[in-house]
Amino acid sequence: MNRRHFLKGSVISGSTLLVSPHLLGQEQKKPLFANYPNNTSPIAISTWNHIEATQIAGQYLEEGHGALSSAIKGVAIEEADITNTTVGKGGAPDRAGNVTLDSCVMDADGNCGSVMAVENIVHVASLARDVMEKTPHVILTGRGARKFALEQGYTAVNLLTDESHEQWINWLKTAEYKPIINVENHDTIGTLCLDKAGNLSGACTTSGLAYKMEGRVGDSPIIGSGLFVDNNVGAAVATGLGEEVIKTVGSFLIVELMRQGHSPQQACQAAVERIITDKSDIEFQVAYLALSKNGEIGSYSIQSGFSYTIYKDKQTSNINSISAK
Ligand code: SD4
Repeated sequence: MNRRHFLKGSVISGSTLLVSPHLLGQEQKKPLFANYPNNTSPIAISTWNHIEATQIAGQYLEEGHGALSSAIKGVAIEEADITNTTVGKGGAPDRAGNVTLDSCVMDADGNCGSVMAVENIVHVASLARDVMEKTPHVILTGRGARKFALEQGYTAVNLLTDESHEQWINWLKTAEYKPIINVENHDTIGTLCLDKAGNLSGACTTSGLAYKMEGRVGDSPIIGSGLFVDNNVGAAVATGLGEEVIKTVGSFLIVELMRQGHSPQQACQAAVERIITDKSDIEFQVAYLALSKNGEIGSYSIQSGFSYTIYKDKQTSNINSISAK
């Protein structure tokens, strides 16, 4: 029975259930992919050419760690890499010269945590997990997020490197704000993991758009926009111009389309098409990456040049995404 038929069958067998159990406020206990094998070969996928991060996540999965820990372990590589100007330490600052980081995580039980506009903390994906696990809240922002991090034992560091400072000083000469397409092909990292137990989780972490206004928050720490995981269905992450992702709640849209029977590829394409409708001359990038519960992968972007990295069957490779342009 293919997935579309299985989904149809599951609705019909519920006979009197004309709306999803989620809408009725009941937890849907039975996995949609009922025949999903246990102890499978794990998969890690990440936006862009983040080979090392994806490989680390994959190896961690191979060692038997869970999907969430593995995703966070992987993205931590980029958060600490000062040559990556879009994530963590070394990330480009806002127009006032402050590096402010955004991140969120989501686990297989539907729990999520997020931090927005955090200063001085490198590993914000791990911090987002701490928000999820150690506070009664889902989101902490700015000063409060930093304070919580310090209470949890994170070290305060200067996230602005000499290089990023110099580039910002140069930028101030014109101070022209323009989102850059495919920043060095090495941009925001969103990692999705499928662990040996068949559970899905994800993490997304970024310094956001270079020279953004003070206080600006993009899609990356917003659950449903930058990242969404439903362990019964699949997971999705976004990169690119966050304002456009937020307007269409992109990652949630992709997972919901997958729930309706679309493949990850079809769902990513549909979510991009939702953005480009009625906009003829698009000069920004949005790209999506999705992983289904049964290990199928899809990606789609507006502009060419988006790539993603896969760890699967103990191999790590970078793949060019299909794009609208
Ligand atoms: C943001 N989506 O802050 C992030 C930036 C990004 O590729 O992903 N750039 O809007």
